[in-house]
Amino acid sequence: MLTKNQLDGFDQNGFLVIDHVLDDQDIAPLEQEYAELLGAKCQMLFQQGRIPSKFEEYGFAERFALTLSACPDCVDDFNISLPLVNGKVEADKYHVHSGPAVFWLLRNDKILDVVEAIIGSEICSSPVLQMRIKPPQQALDEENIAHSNIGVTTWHQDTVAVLPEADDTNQVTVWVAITDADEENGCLVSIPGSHREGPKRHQPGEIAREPTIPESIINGRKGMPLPVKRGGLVIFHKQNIHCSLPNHSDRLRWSVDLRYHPAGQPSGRPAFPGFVARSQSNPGLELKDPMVWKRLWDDARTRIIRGEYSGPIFRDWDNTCK
Ligand SMILES: O=C(O)CCC(=O)C(=O)O
Repeated sequence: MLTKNQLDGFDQNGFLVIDHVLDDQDIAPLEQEYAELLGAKCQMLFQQGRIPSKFEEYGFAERFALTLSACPDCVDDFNISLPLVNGKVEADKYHVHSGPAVFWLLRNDKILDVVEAIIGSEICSSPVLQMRIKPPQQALDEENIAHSNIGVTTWHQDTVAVLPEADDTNQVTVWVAITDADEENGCLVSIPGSHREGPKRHQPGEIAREPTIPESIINGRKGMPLPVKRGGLVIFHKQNIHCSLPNHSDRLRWSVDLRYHPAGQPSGRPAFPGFVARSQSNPGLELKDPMVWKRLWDDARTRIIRGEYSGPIFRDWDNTCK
C-alpha cells in the first residue's frame, strides 16, 4: 500500500507520484484493445472514403496520428466516457469505448490498493474517465490541439468536471502512464499545496476547449513538472491545480485518468454509470463482469440519445465563478 511518507506527501502537496506500479502484463491488454479499435476505425474510415489508406504499415503511434489528422472529429471514438454535452446529442457523434481491457484496468488490484490507502476499502469507480492519447503536437490540427484528450490540458482543478452534487465527495484522480511522460512529450505539472486554496474560478480557455483557471489566479506560478515512466501513477486531490505540457517530442504520450470515491457518495456525473470496484464489507457488491459494465454505458447512451435523461451532465463551466 502507501507509506506514511507518501500519505503525508499527498496531504501536503495534493499530488503523489508513484513509480513502477503497473507492469507490461497490466498494460499490454489495453494496448492490444486500442490497436484493434484503431484498426477497426481505419477500416471504416477507408470504406467511407475518408482516409486514402488504412495506414496498416504503421505502428500504433503513427497510425493514430495519421488517422486523427485526416479525421479530427474521430477523437471521441477513442474515449472511455461519453462526450460531455448538456442537452440534445447527435447519435452518430455520441460514442464511448467500454472494452474489457479498460474495465480490468479500472479494477486492477495494484491501483485499488493505492486508492484504498487514501479513501478506504469501499471503493466506487467513477464514470469520470478520460483516455488521453497525445501525438506530437506538430501532427495535430488546431481543432485537436484544443482537445485535452489529444492536445493541451490547461490549468484546472478536477472538481470543475463534476456537478455540485459531488462537492463533498472524497474523489481522487488516478492518472496512469501508458507511455513514459516527460517534459518534452507533455507530462503533468502541478502546483504543490494548491488543493488547500479552495475551489477556483474557471473560465473558457483561449487555447483549450475545456475550462481553465485564468492567469490572474495562477499568478505567474510555473508549477512542478511530474515526469513518470510507463506503469507509474500520479494521484491528485480533487482540488489540486494542475495542467500538462504540450507534446513537443516526436513520441506519443499516452495516459488514462480514472477517478474513484467512497461507495455511496455521488460521482457528480449521475447520467453516466459508476460501479463498486472493491468492497471489503460486501464483496458481493463488486461489479466483476466487463459485459455488464459495457451494457451500463450502452444503456446510458441510449437514454441520453432518446432525451430520457433531463438533468445536466456536467457543470455549467461559465458558472463556476466563486
Ligand atoms: O493527461 C493530461 O494531459 C491531463 C490529465 C488531467 O488533467 C487529469 O487527470 O485531471
